[in-house]
Amino acid sequence: VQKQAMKLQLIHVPFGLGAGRAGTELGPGDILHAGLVRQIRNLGHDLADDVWVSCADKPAAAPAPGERLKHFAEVAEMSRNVCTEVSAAVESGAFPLILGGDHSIAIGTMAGLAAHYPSLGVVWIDAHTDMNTEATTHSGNMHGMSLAIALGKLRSFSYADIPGAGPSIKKGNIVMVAARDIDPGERELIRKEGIACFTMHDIDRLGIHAVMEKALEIAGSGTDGVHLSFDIDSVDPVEAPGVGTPVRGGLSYREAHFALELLAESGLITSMEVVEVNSLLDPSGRTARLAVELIASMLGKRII
Ligand code: HAR
Ligand code: MN
Ligand code: MN
Ligand code: MN
Repeated sequence: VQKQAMKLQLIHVPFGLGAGRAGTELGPGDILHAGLVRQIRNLGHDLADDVWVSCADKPAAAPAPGERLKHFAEVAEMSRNVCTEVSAAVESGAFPLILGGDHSIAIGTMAGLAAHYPSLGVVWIDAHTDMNTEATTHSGNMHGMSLAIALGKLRSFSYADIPGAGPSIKKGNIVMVAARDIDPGERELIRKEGIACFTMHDIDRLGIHAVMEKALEIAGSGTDGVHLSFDIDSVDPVEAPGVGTPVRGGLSYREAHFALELLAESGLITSMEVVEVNSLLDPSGRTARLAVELIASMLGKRII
């Protein structure tokens, strides 16, 4: 099943201050360098002119020791800008493909999408659940909070603080896939809210096919759009070594591709982002190349 040709809008977000280690701010450049545009053209899709979101690269101040929201001012500013660009892309009728950057860019992505899809579904493929709040975080790194922010669970930052943002994401529309490193406070919040979370254990038990079918059922029924937020650290570090927070026991190469092929086949996905590629930690460049291959699978590439 070849996906229909689409108009794509690449939105580059070279931001890394939401992560604990430098390097993800180079992600958009590294993914482009790995051949993304050629892949997209080979699949027959149209590309609008690239958008680059200007992001702080140097923090205005070093975070205070014990800071609960590190580089908050920079994350908030980046989120406002990403929200504006994603919203404009949807308005233009294009499929937004957002390239990070660390996973804090998802705050602005979902804020902008929610403005157009008031009942947005979200498929969150990640080794982590990014459900920390200022009360539960151990690291203070805001890329570990993006989903909690989208759900309106932080005291000090919500979509009401982002001009043009839509409403918070409904908890019943979110599904996490490939989780295997969850902090105690995150676990508590996920359980309390009853948010769907398919861990690697579930994938071992049920298989990736059944898990993705269930995920699509959750994110795709009763929703008006479905966003795929793909954290490359969902893939096993053997295949994706260039990530700041690697966790063993992740998706195999084929599980990752098959998951995205199934999402493409469903025809339900209305936007996608790829985050956490850190080529400073991967001189081989294989992580960025994997990101390009996986994007191609999501955009309709088939083996035959
Ligand atoms: N849970 C940890 C924290 O909050 C690490 C999570 C962030 N790492 C990511 N996001 N790459 O998925 O610091
Ligand atoms: Mn993440
Ligand atoms: Mn992660
Ligand atoms: Mn922790």
